[in-house]
Formats: sequence, structure tokens, C-alpha cells
Amino acid sequence: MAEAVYDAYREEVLGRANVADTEELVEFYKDLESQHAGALWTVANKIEPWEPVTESQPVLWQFDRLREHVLRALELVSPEQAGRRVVYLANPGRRDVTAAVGWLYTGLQVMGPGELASSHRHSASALRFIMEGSGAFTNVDGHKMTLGRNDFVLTPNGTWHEHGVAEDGTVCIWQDGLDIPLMNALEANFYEVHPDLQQAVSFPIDDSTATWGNPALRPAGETWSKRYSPLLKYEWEPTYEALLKYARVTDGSPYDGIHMDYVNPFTGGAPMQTMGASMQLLRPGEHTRAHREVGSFVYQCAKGSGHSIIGGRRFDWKERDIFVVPSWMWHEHVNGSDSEDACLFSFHDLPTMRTLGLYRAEGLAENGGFQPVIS
Ligand code: 1HN
Repeated sequence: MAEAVYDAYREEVLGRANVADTEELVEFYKDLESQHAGALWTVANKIEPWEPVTESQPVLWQFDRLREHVLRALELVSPEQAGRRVVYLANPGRRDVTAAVGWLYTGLQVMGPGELASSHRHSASALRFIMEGSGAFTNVDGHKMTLGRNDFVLTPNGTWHEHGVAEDGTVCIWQDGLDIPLMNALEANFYEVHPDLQQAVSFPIDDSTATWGNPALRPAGETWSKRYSPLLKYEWEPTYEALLKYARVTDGSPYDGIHMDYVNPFTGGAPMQTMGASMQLLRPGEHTRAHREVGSFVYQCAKGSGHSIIGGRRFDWKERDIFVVPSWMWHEHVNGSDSEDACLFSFHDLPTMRTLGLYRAEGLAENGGFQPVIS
């Protein structure tokens, strides 16, 4: 059955709104509009789709094309002027809400040696994935952390945070991820500048990772009552090591290869309330099967190269490229190398979906689990 015919069939036979316009009805709709009202049957099929309908497009941003523009921002504005010196990534379907995909924002932040971006806090939760440079640091509620390549860092909602690069450091670039569009959609977003612009360093440097970042060991007697993870920085080396170890004893997920979630070590759950993150390793030549999930995903290639097929379109990626997978869109990943592994970092809104009881996933049954590639 052709798709349009099938849609009409579903609407007529399955009790969907199907009211043809008459002169009388059109008049009626106008009357309702003048009363700031409307007839539900004129919008019902749009506001109650059969399944999630995304306005986001699958997009890939090549880092080697963006990098020069990010570095240009370094010359054009100071952190004092800009607040945060960031080039954000705009999904063509989500420009109106400044989202990279769904309700998630992402951008590339750049800072030079000796620079400081002053302290603030907001209702949005933030995370960072460190891309290049040395000497960067962040201070989250007095916990100052050094930032290294491929480290994953949390700035949970409501925490004071500022960043900088040491005088003897280099130009540093990292990816920011925030749930800003979601907070604005919920009309729940507050923003505050720190009264002293810079906050004190209240704990030993990197104390959060030293305390909570040890594998399967928790400091005896320590408790934690906040809604986010006490571990604020997840370093790259132990993350990669964990993936390699796990790969020795598992075939991995048919959809995601060797796939591990960054967790709150106190609860084993998501590191923040709205957003989670993962690192996955694709073995040489691995081609995962297609699946789709309720939730939006922002990926960054942390190692190696390959491609992903998203909604039937092929996107080739290499280290530092960023791409997005919209909600309920089929996707599969391929490691293009037959000798080297590839790692994909991703962050997503699955904690929100799970908390609200909305999470679903399914694998593609047809075609051996692989999508036909349109382009
Ligand atoms: C923010 O606080 C940071 O702290 C970066 O580095 C990007 C984008 C929108 C709103 C707040 C940061 C941001 C942001």
C-alpha cells in the first residue's frame, strides 16, 4: 500500500480525525480563532503523531573545517566580552531553539593561555569533552580540576563554574553540551553571575576524581545526597582501559559494540538528572546493526575513523568530528579501519526519557538489521 493511501486508511479506519472542510466549518474555525480557541480535530493528528516525529536533521560537523573558525573567535572576542567564547552547532531544523538535536545544545569553546571565564550558575546542566590543548582547568563549586584530552567533565545544574587555561598552557578547545533548549522549553531557566566573578578553590585540586573515580571502590563512610554525581571528572585513560578490558570478555552490543555509560559512582545511575553520556568502542571492521531509541544523541569521535548511517544517510567521521542522531531515527555505526579500534563519545537525554517513563528502543528487523543507504 502506498504511504499516502495507508495514512488515509489509518485515519479513516482507526478513528483518527478526518473532517473535510465545509464553508460552515471554516467559518466556525475562524470564530474559534477569534476567541483564542480551536477545534481539536484540525490539529489532533499533528499533535498526536503515531510515533515521535523529529524536526532535527542528522548532521555531521567536520572539526577540520570548524577549527579555523573557532580559532578566529579567539582573535575576535575576549571571554570578558563574550562571557563564554563558543561557536555553537546549529541543527538546520532546530535553529529557533539553538539546539544541535532535539532539546540538546552543543558548542566548541576555546580559551588561550592565561585566560579566565568568570563564574556563573544556571538551571541548565552542562558537560564538557576535552578536545585539544594543555593547561585547561575548570572549577565546579570549589572543586578545581585539570582537563586533559578526552576527559569528560560535569557541571551539574545549580553549580558555580568557571574555566581557564594556565599561563604556561596552550590554546585549548573543548565541546560543551547543555540541556539549555530543554530548560527553556520547560520555562524553567535561571542564570546568575557569581558575586565575586571568581570563586574560591575550596578543595584539593582534582579531589573529586581522587575520591570517587576509583574503579569499584567507594570511600568508606562517605555519603552523598545531591541529585548529581560526586565524581565530576572522568579521565580518558581509565575509560579506554575499561573498554579494552570489557572487550576481552564480551561480544558487545549488536547495536553499539563495546558500550559503557559514565555513571554516578554513588548510585550506579545517570551522572546528572537530565543528561547522560557514554563511550563506545567499535572493533576493527565492526559494523553494528541499526536500532532506534526515544532520545537525542550528540556524538564525538574520540579515536579512529568510520561512518554512521543515520536515517538512511551515510556520514563519514574521524577524530573530533561531531554528529547527531535525532530521536527515533535508525542508526548504525561502522569502524572503517581493519586494524585500529574507533571510539565514539556521546551524550544524550536518556535520563530525562527514563525518568518520565518514555524510553523505548527497537532493532531493525528487515534487511538483516542494516538500513538501505539512500545517500
Ligand atoms: C555555559 O555556561 C558554558 O559555562 C558554555 O562554559 C556554554 C551555553 C549556553 C548557556 C550557558 C560554560 C553555554 C553556557
